[in-house]
Amino acid sequence: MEVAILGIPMDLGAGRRGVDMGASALRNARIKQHLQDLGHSVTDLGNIAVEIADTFNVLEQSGMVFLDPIYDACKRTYDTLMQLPEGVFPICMGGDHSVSMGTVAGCARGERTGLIWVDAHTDFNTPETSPTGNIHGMPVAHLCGIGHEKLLSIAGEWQIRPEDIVMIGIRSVDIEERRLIKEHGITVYTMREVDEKGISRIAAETMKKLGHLNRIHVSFDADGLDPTLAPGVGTPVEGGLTYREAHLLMELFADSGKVTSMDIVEVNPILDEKNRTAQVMVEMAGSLLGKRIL
Ligand code: 4U7
Ligand code: MN
Ligand code: MN
Ligand code: MN
Repeated sequence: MEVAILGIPMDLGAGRRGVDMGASALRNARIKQHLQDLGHSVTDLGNIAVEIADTFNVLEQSGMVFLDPIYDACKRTYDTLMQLPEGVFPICMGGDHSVSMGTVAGCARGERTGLIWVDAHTDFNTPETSPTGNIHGMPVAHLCGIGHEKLLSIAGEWQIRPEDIVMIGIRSVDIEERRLIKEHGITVYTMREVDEKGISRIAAETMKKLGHLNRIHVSFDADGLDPTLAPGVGTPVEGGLTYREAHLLMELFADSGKVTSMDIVEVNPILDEKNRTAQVMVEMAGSLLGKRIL
């Protein structure tokens, strides 16, 4: 497969600094080499230009922190991805999860796209419901067309359909966010469902729901993993996906042959232990791109 990796070194959307170094940490964990060893041809497209938090005086606007520079970075991300040749598999390396407003839309290229959101959080806040004002808790709502008009304009007219979204690994949802998730009928597999059904059944149900679509994007927030496995994240929540659950999920998605793009986000090397979190996320990308033991 032709793979293109793109860094978006942004921490403006998160409450804690440091995820801007996530893309560097993934390169340091040899993401390119790892995917090449699996037989893929990999091009590193470098990084999107992103403003530095410390250079701003005005932080909050309309209930959101760093609205303007986040818009700018997402727009540049979107434009870059839209220019990629058809058939290339993009891996977008955050950065905090607000980058997904640009990555998901850019990878969709104006077409109907399924979205698999692996995360501890549903990221479905709007500026009105957000308890923090941090935009990394709002990307999915904006992809569905709900939220601030400036962020909604990143993807032009394109929107994702709520029925084309599946979330997996969820264990932290804000009160108002819960109402929005139910209102929009988003399919959510919480950690309780992972425990009860098992990850292979969840993968099968996900593909039954989305497999008819021509494009599927996997957006993988490192905090979907258990914090013992991925300590380098800004918003850790106990009781996440285990090493094997997460790998099996990626392996089963790979078997489907339907996934067309991926995000790796929220890796924070400042909070990590010897780059373990970046390493495990590189392995996740390998499994999603069809790594086989035998
Ligand atoms: B992440 C939170 F309030 N819901 O909106 C918010 F708990 O991309 C956390 O999934 C969001 O890491 C976490 O700020 C965003 C909070
Ligand atoms: Mn997230
Ligand atoms: Mn999260
Ligand atoms: Mn986070």
